[in-house]
This record gives sequence, structure tokens and C-alpha cells, in this order.
Amino acid sequence: MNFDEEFQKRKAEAEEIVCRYLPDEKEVPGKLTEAMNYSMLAGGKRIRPVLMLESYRMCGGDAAVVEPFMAAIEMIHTHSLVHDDLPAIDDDEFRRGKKTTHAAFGAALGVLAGDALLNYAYETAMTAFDCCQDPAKVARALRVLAQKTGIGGMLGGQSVDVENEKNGVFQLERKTIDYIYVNKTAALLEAPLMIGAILAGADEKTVSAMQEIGHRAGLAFQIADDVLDVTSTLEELGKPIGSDEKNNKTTYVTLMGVEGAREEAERLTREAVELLASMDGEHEFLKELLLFMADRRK
Ligand code: GRG
Repeated sequence: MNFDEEFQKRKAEAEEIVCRYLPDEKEVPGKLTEAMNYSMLAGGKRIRPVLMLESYRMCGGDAAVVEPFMAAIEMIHTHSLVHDDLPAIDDDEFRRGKKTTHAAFGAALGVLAGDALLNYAYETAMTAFDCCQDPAKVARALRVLAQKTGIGGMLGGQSVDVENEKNGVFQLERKTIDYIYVNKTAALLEAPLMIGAILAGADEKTVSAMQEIGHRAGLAFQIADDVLDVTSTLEELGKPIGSDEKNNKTTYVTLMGVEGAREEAERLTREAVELLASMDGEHEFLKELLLFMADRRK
């Protein structure tokens, strides 16, 4: 399989679906919806909606009920990036080579556009009730979406991360790092895999296997991000990998070195792929996507 070609195809498909659910800028006065759409159209990889559609199809789903959820998960992901970039958190001026939302529209609109994306995600996901045969599946999918995004998921992990950083606590224990990564990053990758399976009517065993796959792939994804942070900085400085001066924040790279972190991401991905291989349904592309998520040197 040519992964890049297949990924571009699926990304375009997800993009088309997500864009159908963006708010109409003419319906709301002011710049709020413009700022929301600016951030949604700023060039993300669309990994989460792609994962959801793959899981849904793998579990036998073939209806439109998954589409509002695909848009919702991308809105929640985008909300997290918009807020993460704010002056009160990371204060980043650029993301994906473009001005961040607060840099382009001002800090107040950055806060509001992030809030509005989180709220609009649920407004959008709830439209799935209008086109579904089985409202119980939609209700369960909504519950997973809320839980994985909330205090027992992304927001819980992010707050521990931010609190430590703002208090100048950079040396973290492995269990704290794992708590942050599992919640801040992996929860939002577990959610699309689980929601795809739930909406397709998969059994409990399949839904929990999807959760396990998302958990491992999500950790591997964040560890790959740690590796990428160090290797891309060293590349920019023209220094060989391995010559990393320790940055003062604990990551998997500071815990186990670049090669150790790569090996850990590979181990977690291997487990995710083995679990996937034990399941029914066509999953060749999903397997390749899990491998890509753990090794973004490609
Ligand atoms: C709720 C403020 C708030 C934050 C939640 C997601 C998050 C926590 C913060 C964003 C910053 C960050 C480094 C998150 C870790 C997960 C991660 C590597 C996100 C990037 O995901 P990609 O690569 O993003 O899918 P694109 O740019 O492709 O959309």
C-alpha cells in the first residue's frame, strides 16, 4: 500500500465531511465564526476524524450518522490547540506555519473561538439524532466524547501539565508523565476509535479493544512528539542526534533518551497493531496509520 497516497485520500474525504459542518459566518454577527473557521481550516492532519471513519467502516458501519461526530472530534481537537496557544498557556504566535487564532484575531476572540468550538462540537454531534436508527448508540457516543474530553480525559491531563509548568515543576516522575500523556493526548485518540465502533453497533469486546488500541497509539503518538521536538531542534541547529542538551522539562526523551523513547513508541505501537490484527474487519490502512502516528520522521 502507498500510505501517503491512501492517507491523502482519506484526509480529503474527512476534510470534505468536517467542512460541511462548519458554522455559517453570515448567521452570527462579528468575527466569532470567522475565527472558528480560521482555526478549523488552518491545515491540520485530520487524524481523529480519519481514525473514526476507519473504525466505523471496519466495524461494518455505512451510514451518515458518523459524520457529525467526525466534525465534532476535529472541533474539540481544534479548540484544544486554540486554547493551548493562548497567552495564558503557551503563548504561541504560529502553528503549522500560520498565525495562531489569538495572534490573528486577538486574545479575547482566541478564548471565545476556543469556547465556541467546544460547544459547537456538541451541537454538531447531537444532530446525529436526526439521522440515526438507534438513538441509544448516539447517546453512548456522546457520553464517550464528553468523558474523553473532560476532567477524566484531555482537560484533566492538560491541567496537570500546565499546573506543573506554571509552578516551575519540570522534573516529573514517570507516573505523572504517564498521567498527562494518557489523558491529554491518548484520550482524544481513544474517543474516535471507540465512537466509530459504538455507532457501527460493535459489541463490548470490540469497543474496549478500540479503547486499548487508542490508548497505546495515543501514548506512542505523544512520545513521537517528544522525539520530534528534540530531533527537529537539533536538525535546525545542525547538531547530530544524541547531542541533546537536556531541556529542563521531563519528557520520554529526558527519561530514556531519543533511541529509548523511539523504542517505547515502537513497543506500544506493536501492541496496538497486534490487538488490531486479532480483530475482524478490513484494517490494513488503520494499521499503517498507527505505524505513522508512532514515527513521524516520515
Ligand atoms: C484544552 C487547552 C487544552 C489543551 C488540551 C491537546 C492539548 C491538551 C494541547 C495541545 C498541544 C499538544 C502538544 C497536545 C498533545 C497532542 C498533540 C501532539 C497534538 C497535535 O495533534 P496533531 O498532530 O495536530 O493531530 P494537527 O496539527 O495535525 O491537527
